[in-house]
Amino acid sequence: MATITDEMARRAASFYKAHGTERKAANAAGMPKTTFHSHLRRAAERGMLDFDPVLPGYEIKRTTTKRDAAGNKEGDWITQHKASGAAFEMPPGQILKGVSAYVDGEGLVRQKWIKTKAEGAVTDLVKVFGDVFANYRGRSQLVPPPRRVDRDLLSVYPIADPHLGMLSWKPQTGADYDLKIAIERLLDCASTLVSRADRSRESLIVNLGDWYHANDQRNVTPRSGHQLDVDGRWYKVLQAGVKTMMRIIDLNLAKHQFVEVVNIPGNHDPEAACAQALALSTFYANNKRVKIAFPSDIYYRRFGNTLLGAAHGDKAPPARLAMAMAVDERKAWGETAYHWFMFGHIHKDTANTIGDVRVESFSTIADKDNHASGGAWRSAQALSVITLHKRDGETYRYRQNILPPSMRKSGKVPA
Ligand SMILES: [Mn+2]
Repeated sequence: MATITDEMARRAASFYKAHGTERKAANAAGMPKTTFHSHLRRAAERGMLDFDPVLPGYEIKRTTTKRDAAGNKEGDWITQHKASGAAFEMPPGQILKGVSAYVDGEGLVRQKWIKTKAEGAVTDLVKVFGDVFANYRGRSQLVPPPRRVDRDLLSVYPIADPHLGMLSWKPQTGADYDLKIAIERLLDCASTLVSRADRSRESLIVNLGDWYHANDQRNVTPRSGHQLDVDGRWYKVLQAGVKTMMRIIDLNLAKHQFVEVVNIPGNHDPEAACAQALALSTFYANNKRVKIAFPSDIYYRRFGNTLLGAAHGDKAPPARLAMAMAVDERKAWGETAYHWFMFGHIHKDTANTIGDVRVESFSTIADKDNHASGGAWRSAQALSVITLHKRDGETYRYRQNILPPSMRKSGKVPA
């Protein structure tokens, strides 16, 4: 761009002073309006213009009146500077990290700095959904409904803490565990359980939380920041996790008329569980036989004479969960004979009775990570299916045990 000389700037200033508006001045000077505007800007910057009116793109910063010793006004000094830019817009993929302010002696804000940071792995979810759905397009209607079901029964499949994507190394922990092992074991157990389950009209798959070991690519627990041993990229694990749940749902659809799926956020996967629920609910939206529950921290369901609740178990002790169920579900609580609360998180089977609520935790199919191994946690591993009868409550339970790591070498069942 050609340099605008003082002479050119002064000429623009004089036309502007004579004609009052930029448009008229540009016409009179015989110049395109944009060229005239840039000449006029330089004139303003070089002090060749009065302040009145303030130039487009400029604002008055300060006025100073000079007076002589007798107090008579000698003149005004007006400082103009370039006006602020457009309103701040968050760049795509960034979120607000913080704001810092520069304040004057009276505590008034002079300037602000808006600090942003990358939004993190959550922005990849759209891509994750797209890829998962592409592989499964048209699949949701392919499973034919079962011919014969028992209307009085509900099969409950609690799945606690599979920690998909966790990596455990045998020399360190006594057992190898990774994404592939986890999925094979989970699907193997699930198909056994479905074949052993009653022909219930309805089924309830309850992911009790920590379906995923890591919530995102940072590979730490979100609240505590504990470092995690992970297998593979987070995107790969999330995709595999959603597909695995789809396969378990498809197994259920072959046996049960209606399938409800609950994904409870765990302390390892608070957001990933929500992403999973969203992916599943979008995918199965056209299937009237599948219902994906909202991924809330606490879930309740009434089936005939039974009121059941479920939570991960990291946020509240069992007694408080049991009492929350009484308060949250007053009507169903009073009308039902059997009260049952399920949770995971502690990776072991426990059962207690609080009032008349059976408060029960479930073991996991996962092997120990280095943290749990070193902590000498040695609880059994298993997956179960439980039948509820509308009138009689729990009537049947089938449990598939996983052989403990120290007995797996031979694969032989001891005599
Ligand atoms: Mn947990």
